[in-house]
Amino acid sequence: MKIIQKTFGEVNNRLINQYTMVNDNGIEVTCINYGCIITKIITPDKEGNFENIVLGYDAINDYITNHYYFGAIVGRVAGRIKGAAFELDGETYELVKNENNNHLHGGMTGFDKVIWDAAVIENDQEVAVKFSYHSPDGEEGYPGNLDISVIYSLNQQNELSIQYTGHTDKKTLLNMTSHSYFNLSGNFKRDILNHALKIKSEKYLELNEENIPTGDLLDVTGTPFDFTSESMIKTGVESEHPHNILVGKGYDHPFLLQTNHDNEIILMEKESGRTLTVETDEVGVVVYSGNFIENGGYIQGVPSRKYLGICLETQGLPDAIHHPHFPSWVLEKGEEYSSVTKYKFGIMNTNTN
Ligand code: G6D
Repeated sequence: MKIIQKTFGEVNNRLINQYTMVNDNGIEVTCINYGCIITKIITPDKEGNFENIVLGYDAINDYITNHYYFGAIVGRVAGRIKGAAFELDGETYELVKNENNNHLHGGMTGFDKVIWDAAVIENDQEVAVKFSYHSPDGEEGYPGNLDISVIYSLNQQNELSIQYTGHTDKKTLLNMTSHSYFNLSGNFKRDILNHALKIKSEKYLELNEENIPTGDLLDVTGTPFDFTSESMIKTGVESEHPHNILVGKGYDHPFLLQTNHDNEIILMEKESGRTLTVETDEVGVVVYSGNFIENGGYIQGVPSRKYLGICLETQGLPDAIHHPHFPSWVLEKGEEYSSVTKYKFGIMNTNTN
């Protein structure tokens, strides 16, 4: 195990550092302390070719101007909050409106766009980077002085674990996620349309025309949202189902997980043989198939285009503050917010077709 540090760039005259965690199998996870962005994850394909499997950039300015949240930690609240406002204990809070009349992914300067303190942790079984940030009362409109940490740790079993914690001095909202776009082909040789996905979920959330949950949980059976057995991402991209068309042809939907820490989300690509297994203690996962990635420009030398990566954003259900029947992501003073999601990088079992 080792961790290599180097300077990645500068933001507002503050150095941005890069941390590359490497295990004894050659798996590499690289991240920076701007937005806790994961810039690269290097894993082998079935032939032993070590290649990058997440969308990212090599220069800090691309991340500053990028509106895709590549690899970033998203918060205070992932997803959309309708009307950019909510009420807590009779008081109404107005959030920054950064998507029409709504609030998306923590606002204009969410956790993806701030500089975090970083500390390195290493031993012979794992290497880790602990990022910390103090979000002052009123930041992007949210109440409460909030202290949060995010720990990325890589172990010898090819698992990347993300542990989130948070404490507040006043009741507030907190629902963080990691926004990596995975592409298992390796160095984005192919898009993700022929990636197969399996999710232990029988319900997905209906969205309105602003991609905000209506509050209805719909049965996946007989729809392009049924991933209870593996299904190709192109199923939703090519489908005429109104819910796939609504989000720009594809997926941008929250799924309610039936179980936790039980191989609940598995992404596979037969051509490379790579697999990604995601386990979490969160109630849901937003599957976003990169429908809004625009043409024009390059992503690490590859022409930018839609469907170049898929996000598996484990989190609470979006806009829960406006849906009392959704699990709450209100954080009380004195309470600890704690969440963990684990990503296991593997190779398909070759003796099964
Ligand atoms: C679009 O609707 C999608 C979001 O889910 C995604 O996180 C964002 O692009 C990057 O707004």
